Amino acid sequence: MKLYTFDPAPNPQRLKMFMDYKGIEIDTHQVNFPEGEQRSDAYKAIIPTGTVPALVLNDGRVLSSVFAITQYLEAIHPEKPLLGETNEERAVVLDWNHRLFNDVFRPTGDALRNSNPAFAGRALPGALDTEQIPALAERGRAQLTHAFETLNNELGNRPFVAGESFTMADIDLLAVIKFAGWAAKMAPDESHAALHDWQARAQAAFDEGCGNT
Ligand SMILES: N[C@@H](CCC(=O)N[C@@H](CS)C(=O)NCC(=O)O)C(=O)O
Repeated sequence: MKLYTFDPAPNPQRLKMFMDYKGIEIDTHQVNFPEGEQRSDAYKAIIPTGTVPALVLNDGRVLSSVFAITQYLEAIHPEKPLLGETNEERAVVLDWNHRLFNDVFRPTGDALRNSNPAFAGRALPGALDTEQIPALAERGRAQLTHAFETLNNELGNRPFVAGESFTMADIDLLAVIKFAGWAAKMAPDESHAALHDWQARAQAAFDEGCGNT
C-alpha cells in the first residue's frame, strides 16, 4: 500500500488529521506540488485523476478520494473510530462528509481557483485544464457566507458536528475553516459564537485524541 499526497493541500490535510488521530502510518510519497509533479505523465500513469491524496492498494487498485481512503483505513484500523459506530452514526457522518465537501470545500476551491492568477488555465483540480470563471469565485464566497451562517445555527444544539462524539465530520470542518482562511480570506466572525465554541471544543478533542495534550 502506498499513499501519494502533499500534506499542506486541503484534502490531504483532512486525511493527515484522520491518520494522526488514529495513529496510522503508511509508506508515503509527498508529491512535489510546487514543481507540478501531480500534472506529470509519470504521476498520471499511476494516479489518472492527477490529484492528491491517492492510495494505491496492495492489489494495484487506486483510491482517489478522502471518502474512500478513510472508509478503507477505518475498516482495517477500527480502533479510535472516526466514521461512526452504529448504522445511524455511520450514515450521519457520511452525510456530513458529503455535505461539507460539496457545500463548503468545493465553494472554497472555486473562490480560490477562479480568482488567483496562480490557477489561470487550471481552475479545476486535476487533469482537465479549464479557464477561470470569475463569477464562480463570487458564487463560492456567497456559499461560504451561507455555510458559516447555517453551521452556526446548527452547531448551537450539540457538542460535535455529527452528534455527541468527535468524528471525521469535525475533522472536515476544522480543515475547511483553515482552508477558507487562507484561500478565500474568510472566517467565522463574532456573530458566529456557536461555531467558535464548537471550533475550540473540536480542536481540543482532536489534540487529545492525537495525544498532544
Ligand atoms: N475528490 C478528491 C479531491 C482531491 C483534490 O481536489 N485534490 C487537490 C488538492 S486539495 C489536488 O490534487 N489538486 C491538484 C492540482 O491542483 O493540480 C478527494 O476527495 O480527495
